[in-house]
Amino acid sequence: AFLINVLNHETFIKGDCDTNFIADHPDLFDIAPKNNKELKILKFIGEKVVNETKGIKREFDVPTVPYVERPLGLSGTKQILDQEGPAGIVNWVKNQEKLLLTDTTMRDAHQSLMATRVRTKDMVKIAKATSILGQDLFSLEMWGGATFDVSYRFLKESPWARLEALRKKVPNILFQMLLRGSNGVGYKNYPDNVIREFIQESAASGIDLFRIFDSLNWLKGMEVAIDEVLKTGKIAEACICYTGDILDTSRDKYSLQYYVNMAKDIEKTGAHILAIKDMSALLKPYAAYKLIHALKQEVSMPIHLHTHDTSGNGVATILMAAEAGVDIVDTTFNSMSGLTSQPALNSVVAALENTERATGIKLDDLEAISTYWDAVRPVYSQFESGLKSGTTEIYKYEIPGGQYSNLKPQVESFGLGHRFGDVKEMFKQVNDMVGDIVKVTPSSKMVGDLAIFMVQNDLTPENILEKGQDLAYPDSAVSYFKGMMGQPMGGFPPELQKLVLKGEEPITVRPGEMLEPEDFQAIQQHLKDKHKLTPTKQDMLSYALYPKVFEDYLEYLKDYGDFSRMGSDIFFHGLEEGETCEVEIAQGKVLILKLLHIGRLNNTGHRNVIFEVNGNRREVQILDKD
Ligand code: 3PY
Ligand code: ZN
Repeated sequence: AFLINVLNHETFIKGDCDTNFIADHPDLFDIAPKNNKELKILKFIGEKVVNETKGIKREFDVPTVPYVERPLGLSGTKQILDQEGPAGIVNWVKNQEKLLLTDTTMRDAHQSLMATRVRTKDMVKIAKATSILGQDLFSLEMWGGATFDVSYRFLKESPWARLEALRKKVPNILFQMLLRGSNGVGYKNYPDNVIREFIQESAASGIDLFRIFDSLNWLKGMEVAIDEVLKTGKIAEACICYTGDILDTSRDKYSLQYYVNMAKDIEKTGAHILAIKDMSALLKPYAAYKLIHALKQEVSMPIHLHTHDTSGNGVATILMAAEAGVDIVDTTFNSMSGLTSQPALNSVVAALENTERATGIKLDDLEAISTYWDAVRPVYSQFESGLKSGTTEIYKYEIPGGQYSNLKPQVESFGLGHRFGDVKEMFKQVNDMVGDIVKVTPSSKMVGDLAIFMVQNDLTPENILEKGQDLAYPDSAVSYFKGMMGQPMGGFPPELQKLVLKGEEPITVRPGEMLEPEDFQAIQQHLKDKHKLTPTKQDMLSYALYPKVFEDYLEYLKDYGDFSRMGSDIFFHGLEEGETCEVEIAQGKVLILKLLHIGRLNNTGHRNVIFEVNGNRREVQILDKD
């Protein structure tokens, strides 16, 4: 490596080196990375190029951030909440003739399109422009759902830091999160004190509106969360998850009356806003009209509609809901819309111009933000499902947006890629077998897990009671039949429940009533002892929700470092030979990195990866895992 330094040295190349050449140039010995931070970054990129990309990288456009000055006295829905409380917001919403819009780009859109992988850095870059150009938006859904887990698990960044960083840049628009009732931002029921503390901390860190649902539409599963949000002074938005088809009179389990009754029950809880959560894009346009029209007559809470565009009917559903008087709808900037994501924001704005429900938002302003996301998206293309067009098969299978785009890789990971069609069919059959239930995280995951399991073991709804006697069922199915996800409408099919539980007694009460409160002091001590961390409330909550994921994240930071400041094209794709980039390693501290060469495989199975860092040669040895 020293020789390479000599050969590459400018003075040597020019041929004017004398006997003092080596003594005069101590940098010739600069081979090993200078410090730990530098070493960690070079190792990270080295790993990436040796074992993932092989140094091949396509070119990405640099996303353009529109330049906008923050106007004096910029104010929006956030100021209404801060000054007048949730009742003030409810009043204000009710007085609007225009259709109010939520943008979901930073949560559901990327959760549904690209496996939740969008990094904080890409959000923060466009946050100021969004707060100004999108100042008339009702809210930004930017937290919760799967984003919490994925941040730690795959992006190795803190979801709390994301919330706080965005809050600083967006002082004027309501921040909205998705909370899975007693399942928090996880996949299982948590003790009540975890849910309560989590809500308090989320509110203190920047969340204004909590959208709360229960995966079986079991109101009891939402009660603790609603109660706690009411205490924070923030907005409690409780959901009815939509399933089935109210236009199809041959299916009467989830009828219009069912939804009206549930809405009335929700109103009694004191929640401020009613959400219709159409997670699987099943709400057809005319059904939307019928549903919203009926609900508007039966309840006085503002109504917020959430849908997906999987069928291609999303904008039509929104317009019909607007016609029936819906107050707020979820959409996402056009370049992040469509398919399993939300319907297109810009298109809805355009469609309503010069009508009674015109949004008052300027299309050109939205376009600038949409263009930014359009340039960001290719960096994440490896996480996209490849779905090219809307599909009406979703009406048959009833698979939620995010799960629909993830199901194929999940099925492939079981070696069942060739039986993807069978798994989808089985998803439907399992739903019927368990009694036609609401399917949304985590109940939808249970149906998916059980469908894969049945295909794997050649089970059918007809033969399962006999052939499935001695099998151990997926954890999610055991948890469901035990009552740990709550109670489905109409109860559990008793024989199937017995088969899965194998003698274990199911519960019929709220799981939270049975779970011991989390011992936060013990968590504090554990994190101190094991990780030398003086944990914040946020750390303790993250551990309570996802102990292993959070500890793995802490280990990762120790072993590799914090790459949250690194650009996403480098984070996901490394560098190609000859490419130079800037990596911010701390606030305002930048390394200029160039990947010079990926070396040949040596006899220990390693490759030397050679960089230039701020003009000095550096070299790291990386094990080639192929
Ligand atoms: C989630 O729970 O993450 C969802 O998006 C459900 O629709
Ligand atoms: Zn959704």
